[in-house]
Amino acid sequence: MERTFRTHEVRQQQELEGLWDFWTKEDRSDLQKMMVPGVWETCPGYENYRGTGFFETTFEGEGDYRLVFKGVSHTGTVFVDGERIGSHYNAYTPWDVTVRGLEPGRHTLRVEVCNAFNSESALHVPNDYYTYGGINRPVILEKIGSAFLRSVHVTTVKGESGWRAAARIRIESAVEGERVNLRAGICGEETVTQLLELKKGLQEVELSLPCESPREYTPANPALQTVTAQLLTGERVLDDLTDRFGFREISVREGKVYFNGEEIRIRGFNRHEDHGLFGCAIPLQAMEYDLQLVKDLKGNAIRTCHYPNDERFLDLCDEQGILVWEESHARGLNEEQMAHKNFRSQSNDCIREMIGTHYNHPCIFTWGILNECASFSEFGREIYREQFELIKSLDGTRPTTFASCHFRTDICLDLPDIVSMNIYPLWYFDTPAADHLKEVKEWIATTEGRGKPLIISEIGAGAIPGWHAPGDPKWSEERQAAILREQLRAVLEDSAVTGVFIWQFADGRVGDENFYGRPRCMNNKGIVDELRRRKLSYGTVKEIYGQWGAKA
Ligand code: ADA
Repeated sequence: MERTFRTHEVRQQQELEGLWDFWTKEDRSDLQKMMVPGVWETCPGYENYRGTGFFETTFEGEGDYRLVFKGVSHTGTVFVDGERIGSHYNAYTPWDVTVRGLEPGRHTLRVEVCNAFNSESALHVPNDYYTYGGINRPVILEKIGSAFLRSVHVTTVKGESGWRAAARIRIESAVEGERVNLRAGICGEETVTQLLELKKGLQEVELSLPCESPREYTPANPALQTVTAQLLTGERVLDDLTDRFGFREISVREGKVYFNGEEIRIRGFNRHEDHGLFGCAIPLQAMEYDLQLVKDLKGNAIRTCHYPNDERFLDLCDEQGILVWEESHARGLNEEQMAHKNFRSQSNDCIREMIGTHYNHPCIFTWGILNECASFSEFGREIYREQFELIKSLDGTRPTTFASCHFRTDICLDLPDIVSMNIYPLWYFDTPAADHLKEVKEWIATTEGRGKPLIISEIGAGAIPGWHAPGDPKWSEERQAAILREQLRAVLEDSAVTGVFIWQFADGRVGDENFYGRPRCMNNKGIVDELRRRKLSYGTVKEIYGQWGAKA
């Protein structure tokens, strides 16, 4: 399933889901079947394989096609009938290629996948999460004409006389000069039509869309709207695209964050796309299982640490009113890593692709960047400044943030709209939680971050699943529960704090490079383990989030 709703009535789509041929050796001596979407680490013998793998399937057809890859980890290179069509870096953002003029018959699609930590890779590096190998999200084959609709971004603004909706429509064309009609409308409302002369490549058209009876989107009442755009010649529809959006406005003022005028207070979880059975290729049902647990825990938000997430997960959050902090791909990169020859291009590409494909999701209340990177240095600051500028140029409707761990040394708190800090009192150091939070707030008050909303973007402790010991030592489930109890109370009792994201929802795999600090080669700070089996802290979090949810 590409999305949780139909995106086309006219454009023909075929999801290439199922068993593909897979091999890693040039002589194909290890040829076998592999599930797509899927990652090779879930297949016996490939649990720790880091390198290049080949995936191959066939499809019947003729003419012009678009191949959409929702995620290939971490670099994919596409061949159709042996011809190289295109390539993309980064496991966490959608990309696509077009192939035109195919002869009638069966065609071979091969994807060369690499998850190596090589000299070209600036973002996928040894880290406290695992870079899997495979085609981790859906592949969609689409039949296209000479022009197709690439995206419809809807911006909603509440004015004196009510809501307005502006659509920014991007059309991709292989021809120049042809005249077509562009029609667009919000479901149930009057459509607007504009004559369009196609330009070769990408062109953008802005249309104001009538909306007489808009229902506002709020987390409590997640009213989703659909928007449809069509390219027509006469009354014949050449191509169509449907997306969803919400009438929402997010604002920041006087240290608070407002969602359609209501102050939001975050009771959230940091969630890696990682699962003990599926790696990072988490199927829809398992995504929803996670969100069922989040709701059972009286949580109301997810931080997509530390990269853009699967669109279907965002669809599920949209439908259930679960707020999302989505962030571009980066974790804990130092100045040297931020100076990598490919860092700026790979990081900016990730931001463009993230916002270009996720703009309409009303659940996303903030865009985050560069988790715990070098925001203590002038060099790092320049990159933070550039990236926030890029985000604002792509989306002026959402506040920005970044999660810092540089207490007392961060020099970038003037740049984001929301200040966010990762703190681990009682785990990495034995300061009582309330005392440390007080120190952090007092320091922020001396910086350019003063007066801005404050989110505690990470707080938590580790527990080895099932481990108990006299005296409740660190890594016991009892100690994790006790630490979280004190941490969450300290943060949630402070009305000046917008909210908290627990680190983390579920235990997640890390690379062997991190074995020393990560028993089981896992980040064990989940309140459930990698198979979503609950730890003692599950009940603690549910009790405390429940108390605060009731007060919200
Ligand atoms: C950092 C980082 C997380 C995780 C966490 C931890 O705050 O942002 O990705 O590594 O520390 O578990 O210590």
